[in-house]
Amino acid sequence: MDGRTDGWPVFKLEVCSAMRSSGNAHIRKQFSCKARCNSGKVTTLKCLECGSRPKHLTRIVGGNISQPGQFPWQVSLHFSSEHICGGSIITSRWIVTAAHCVFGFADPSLWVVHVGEIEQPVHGALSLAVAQIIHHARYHPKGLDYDVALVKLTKHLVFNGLVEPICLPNYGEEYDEGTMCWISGWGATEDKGETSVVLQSAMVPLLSTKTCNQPQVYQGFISPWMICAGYLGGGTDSCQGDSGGPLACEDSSLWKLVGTTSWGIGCAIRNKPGVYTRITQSLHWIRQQMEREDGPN
Ligand code: 4AZ
Repeated sequence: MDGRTDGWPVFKLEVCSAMRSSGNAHIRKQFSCKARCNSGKVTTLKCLECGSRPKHLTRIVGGNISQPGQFPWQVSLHFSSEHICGGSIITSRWIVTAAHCVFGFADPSLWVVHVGEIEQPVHGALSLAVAQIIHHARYHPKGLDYDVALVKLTKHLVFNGLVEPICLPNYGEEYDEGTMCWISGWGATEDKGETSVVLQSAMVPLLSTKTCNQPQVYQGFISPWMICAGYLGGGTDSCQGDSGGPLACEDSSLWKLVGTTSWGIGCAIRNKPGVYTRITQSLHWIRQQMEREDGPN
């Protein structure tokens, strides 16, 4: 601890980061972390508890039916009363999704966010109004980069085990090829198929950009904004309607949002794995937008 300012304990960022991933929920919950910038302004990290799910309880193409509380950060974005895309809860007020899900449809009144849901449509499901939709300013539908957007809810979510935020990764965090992660969503269970009634999920390995850019795979189309996951042999993959949803990886019993479902050629096809927006690339933008809208505190 460095000292005290404005009645708040001031921590070095590394300490703050260590606290964030501390096993001690009490510590994680208690503090906001601030660091001084050269400009004299203050940057704030809010240390909220994230990335845990109830010890439960017990398509995606080639996946399985999910259990309540298995992916408590998963949301469904409805446009004109229809499931369009997935998304992930990152704070009580903010959802991360894909820019291509919301681009050109920025009117918040046409969107509703369903949380804590497994089956759709569900009577009495918790659906929330949207205050604001922001897509990455550099996203363009003709391109594949910057496929990230934020949805701000009009009211704060109450976390209850079935509704929980997922952690964002740390800046610069890198992942080993072969790390097993999870994809989830109500997308089609076969290429060009129907939206699934039940939330599907599947375990997929992360692929290196080198592997994914091979001539027989995506031939150099994979940029630093993307991360591939899936099987080169095909069989298990995200599909239409899963976009915007999480590619979630467990790291020391905390779940982190490593990617957001973005694109791919077909679904579960040999040599055409799923491509996800790389969240470590998006962190700066995500934080900028949230601070702009919520203020530093
Ligand atoms: C889509 O259109 C989509 N197989 C999502 C994921 C993949 C392909 C398409 C990856 O929403």
